[in-house]
Amino acid sequence: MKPAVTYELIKTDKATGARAGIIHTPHGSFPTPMFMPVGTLATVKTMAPEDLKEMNAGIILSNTYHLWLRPGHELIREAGGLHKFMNWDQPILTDSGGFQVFSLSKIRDIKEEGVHFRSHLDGSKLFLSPEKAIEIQEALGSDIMMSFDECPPYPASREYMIQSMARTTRWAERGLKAHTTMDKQSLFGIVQGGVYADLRQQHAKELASLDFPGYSIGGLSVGEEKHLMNEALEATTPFLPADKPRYLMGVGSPDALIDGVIRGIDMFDCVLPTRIARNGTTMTSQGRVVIKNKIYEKDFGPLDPNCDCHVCKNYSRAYIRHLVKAKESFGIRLTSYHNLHFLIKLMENVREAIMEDRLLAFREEFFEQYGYNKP
Ligand code: PRF
Ligand code: ZN
Repeated sequence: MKPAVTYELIKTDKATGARAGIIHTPHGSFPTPMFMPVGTLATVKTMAPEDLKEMNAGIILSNTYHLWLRPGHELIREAGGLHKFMNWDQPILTDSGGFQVFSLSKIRDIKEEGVHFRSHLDGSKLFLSPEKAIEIQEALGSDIMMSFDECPPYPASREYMIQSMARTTRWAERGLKAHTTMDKQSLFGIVQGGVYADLRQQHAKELASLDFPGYSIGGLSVGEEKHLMNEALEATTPFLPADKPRYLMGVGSPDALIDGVIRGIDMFDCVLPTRIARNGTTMTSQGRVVIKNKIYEKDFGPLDPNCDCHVCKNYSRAYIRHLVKAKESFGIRLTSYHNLHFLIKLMENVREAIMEDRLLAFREEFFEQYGYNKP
């Protein structure tokens, strides 16, 4: 049977091998590389689905852990699934909950059968397993589901990584067995292995042999230096099947997106653009603009003169600064919109550069403008 989610390669960049493609899902197709806005609680904070469509967001991400706790996956099943519940008719990817348990719950106990932990909301005792993560994601009805995994902390010893990786593989196999909706939803495997190149390679091969319809790369952007993430990617992507999508989890800084695409990644997600937007930090073609800064008090020009988004066409830095300083919710709606548009547009530009075999030149120019090349 053909998987619910498939990858179509359109072109590779000659110098780097970076991929331009299309991912097909039961809720439509989207071009890659793609940045996915994060809608943890069935909303991309302050954004209406219409806004997301207007900025060409092809797919959004949501979270098993949060929706399970509140409002509950059975309620969302009753609503007709997450797409209907939140009025988003395009693709949705859900994370499995493992990572969120590790980052939100201080008290937890990892066992072979799953993870025992306490709710970050009311402290009640909970248990999440590979099977439960599938059950919840099937109730949510996301197009792309994630295997239940462990994202080990950084740094983690080689010994710890080896046993954690092996368990993540066993959990991935249990997820595959529990999955019943292959015609409507695809389950991705998650490659771990930390910054250990040989372990990354080994885990990529192990998961590739399980024949998932797509692969995620986890355990990165957890505090390691940038070059270590890039080296880990170089040790991973060559061992993943070329005809399946690849998703780098939790990465959203512009330089890491470009460097990830160069190393064969197709999809990214991160709370970064919306999180920094809520304290008034924006990403522009000339680098970060901290809008609360006094220098913008009487700046009646757009947030980013090179941006064609709805916000930059209609509102000034001075106005946005005023709103953010006054804690008006419209202010963070404007900064959130622009930041998401910026990363989605960046991926569109990267795709165009791949189509024209000029990705490295694009990278050079972008890094120069954004200020990454400054000492
Ligand atoms: N595993 C899962 N979700 C994640 C990660 C992971 O390792 C990361 C790591 N950056 C972000 N989100 N399941
Ligand atoms: Zn803009």
